[in-house]
Amino acid sequence: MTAELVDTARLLVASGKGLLAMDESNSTCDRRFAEVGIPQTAEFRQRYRTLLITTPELGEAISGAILSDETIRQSAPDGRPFVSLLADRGMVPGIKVDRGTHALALHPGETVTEGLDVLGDRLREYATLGARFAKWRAVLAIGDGLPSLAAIAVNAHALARYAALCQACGIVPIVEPEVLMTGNHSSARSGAATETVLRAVFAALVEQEVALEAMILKPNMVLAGSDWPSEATAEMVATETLSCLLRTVPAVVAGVAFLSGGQSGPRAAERLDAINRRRSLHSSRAPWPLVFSFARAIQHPGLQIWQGDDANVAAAQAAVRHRALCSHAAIHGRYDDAMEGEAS
Ligand code: 5MM
Repeated sequence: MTAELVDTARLLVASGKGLLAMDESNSTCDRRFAEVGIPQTAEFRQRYRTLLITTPELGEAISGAILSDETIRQSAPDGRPFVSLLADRGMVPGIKVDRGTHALALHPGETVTEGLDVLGDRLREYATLGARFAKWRAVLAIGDGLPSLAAIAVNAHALARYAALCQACGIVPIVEPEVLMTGNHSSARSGAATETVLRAVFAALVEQEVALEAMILKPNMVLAGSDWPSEATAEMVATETLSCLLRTVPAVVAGVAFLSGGQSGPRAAERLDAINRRRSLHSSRAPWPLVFSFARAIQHPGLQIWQGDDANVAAAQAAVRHRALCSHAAIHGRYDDAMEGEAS
């Protein structure tokens, strides 16, 4: 079983491609639709996900796509199930299985991610629907005294229980502990919080005997908060992010797939590119593939162009394809911001 899981994990992160996160819950998807005036219905969500999955040549840049509970059960308007459409295009179907963040008792401003109840049954059903990997996101905020030890401990424990259940059900877990960019903290503070969180997450994973070679880590990059007055260069982000990962992530982990966390597509690509360029200078010290698992940084321009109108599908798909190819180039240290001009 572990050998199969290792093969799937490698297919996802060691093929020189990255992941498309299109696993927004209905409420998050509707919020994004509302921002651009798209009707918030199951039909429009289906049409949007069809647009994403059928983007021409997406499989050249994307190894797998993370779906939501609604999406994994949906088909394109012509009746082809999304799971089959992905597989036909060379992309592995995955599923987001957490049930969102909930207020953490006695800890104002902090959350715990829930969804462990009957998770084994749900994973077995998702496997029959075609999912070969899963994702669970924990969210840690930086603030006055935050993240607390309690928030770190409960979220690390839940991530490890989720990962163990996934592997027991033949599914590769993506473990996503996101330290938020929101706030006015420095990048040093982000690095320290991310390091503490990752240490706790790996301690919990080891305690619960998760096979680290058959899992993928989905971390944030080490970035100053969104309200911090100055912006670090991509090289500084790369240095701080790699230092943090080298101190905390065991070498045996199958790979690292960064979330974008609210960065623009070009910023996320530029920083991933710098991380991979720096990694190639120190390859003996950073043993994992360093790829992406972006949602907003790939989807955002295409969603804005689409506007819910069939007449805009081709232009929206061109924008999605462009962002996927830029992110793909960044895995190989070949991203250049001149690529952004090519798009227009
Ligand atoms: C951090 O969010 C994940 C990565 O997305 P970005 O690259 O935009 O940061 C993303 O997979 C997220 O977990 C999903 O969008 C699902 O979010 P919700 O909150 O709807 O479950």
